[in-house]
Amino acid sequence: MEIKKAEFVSSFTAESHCPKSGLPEIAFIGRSNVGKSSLINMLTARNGLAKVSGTPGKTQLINFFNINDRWHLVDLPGYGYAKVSKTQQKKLAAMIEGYLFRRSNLLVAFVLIDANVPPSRTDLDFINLLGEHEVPFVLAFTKTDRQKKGVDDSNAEKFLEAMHETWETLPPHFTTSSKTGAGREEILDYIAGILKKKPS
Ligand SMILES: Nc1nc2c(ncn2[C@@H]2O[C@H](COP(=O)(O)OP(=O)(O)OP(=O)(O)O)[C@@H](O)[C@H]2O)c(=O)[nH]1
Ligand SMILES: [Mg+2]
Repeated sequence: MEIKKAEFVSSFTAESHCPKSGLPEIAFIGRSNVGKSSLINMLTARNGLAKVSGTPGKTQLINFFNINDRWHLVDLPGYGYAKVSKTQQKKLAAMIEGYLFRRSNLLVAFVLIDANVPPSRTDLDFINLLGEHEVPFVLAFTKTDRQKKGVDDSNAEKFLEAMHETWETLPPHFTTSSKTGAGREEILDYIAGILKKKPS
């Protein structure tokens, strides 16, 4: 897919406030600092479209981007960031879940997993929650440019193995780096494929 247009639409505090345009939506979600905003900039080839930060917890709203006037890309706040207050964590969880569990035009959620860390309970629990609510999702392992050969390159495999304990079939998964552009073509082809299946 060629990205001819990628424009920020607006930010929203709740699913009920999100656009009612009916355009299909593809969401990006993951632990805080996993690289969601960076991946969005890499995919759209627009640096600075989504705000990137070295400090976790940058994205605190539901951010909508118009892609090619054909679909909405949705950048969701990160989950599992311990340094925000309990009250704020609850608010963010309600925002994320309110969107993911209710959004009827959500085609698929990309769940981002840091390829440099061993499987985490937080990520596995989040994925199980998506399963319980029948939210369609795929996985994208991030920051693969940082991997040390032979040390970290099995984290993705270990994550999939851990998922196998509760999941009979595994979702499609992508390995990405916002630095090198790895995974860009694969993800854009995948999105083009699912958009084709849905009549506009
Ligand atoms: N080496 C490397 N660093 C990355 C990559 N993607 C993101 N980063 C860095 O990781 C940090 C967090 O990136 P963001 O894209 O802001 O992460 P996020 O998931 O949107 O974070 P929040 O919105 O705060 O939850 C930044 O310092 C990025 O430069 C990558 O592919 N490779
Ligand atoms: Mg972000």
